[in-house]
Amino acid sequence: DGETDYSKAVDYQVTGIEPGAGVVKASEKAIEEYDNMKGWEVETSSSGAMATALGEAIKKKDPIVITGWSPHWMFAKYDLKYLDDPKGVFGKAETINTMTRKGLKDDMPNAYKVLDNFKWSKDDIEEVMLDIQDGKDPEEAAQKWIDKNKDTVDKWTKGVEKSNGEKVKLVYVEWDTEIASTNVIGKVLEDLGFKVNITPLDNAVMWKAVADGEADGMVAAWLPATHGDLYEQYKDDVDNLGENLEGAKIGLVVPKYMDIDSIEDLKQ
Ligand code: PBE
Repeated sequence: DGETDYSKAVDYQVTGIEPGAGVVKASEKAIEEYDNMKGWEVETSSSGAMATALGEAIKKKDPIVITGWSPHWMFAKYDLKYLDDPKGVFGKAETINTMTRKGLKDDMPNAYKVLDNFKWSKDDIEEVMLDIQDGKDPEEAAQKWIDKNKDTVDKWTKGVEKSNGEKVKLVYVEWDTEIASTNVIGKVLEDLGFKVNITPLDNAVMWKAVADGEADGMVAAWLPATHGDLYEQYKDDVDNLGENLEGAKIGLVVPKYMDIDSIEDLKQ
């Protein structure tokens, strides 16, 4: 149990990201469920602003509590830890899943097949995320990974016929994970001759766009917990193509120099 009253030091604020993110909603739920977090608030902003705040806090060795997730480059760059969540508010292991609009399978079976085959590892996505974090343009980082991982890409595109410029519209949210994955799968489709448009949206709008058929698909569905509410809402109107990544996680994250281990260690 920590001695320091970090709660006061961080002004009872979780440094959050976009208001529509599942990890923000889960953090708000944690505040409701953990009595010791009474009076806390999640300060929403953007993933970029949160990363900046984290970097600044670490430079000064200040305490900070953020809405974190893995895979993420921040775990490679900084010494961080998840706070234990004995009440299980943040769920357990999450997967990232691919969803397409109803009808894509018939309209564009080859694009559908690539999206269906798309599956990679934490190491893969982290490599792309780190390159982007180091300043590489997302498209370039995606191309670099593709060039280095021909065998994996060949598995995704096996038996797929080239396209004469059919339009594929992918939607995503500007989270580091999703910037990486969407750029990679977008480039793979482009290399097959598709005309790919990738559009960043708010999380709920992204789900709705696929459900309404305005977008062809997305590779950004975090399940079962993080986007569980959106999946419940839209599951009859989308095709769930299953996992594209295993071993994801969300939770409250702090620098390791903070001497607490659990959400329950945050002083009231
Ligand atoms: N995230 C990254 C998202 C899912 C992907 C954890 C910020 C969210 O909380 O909804």
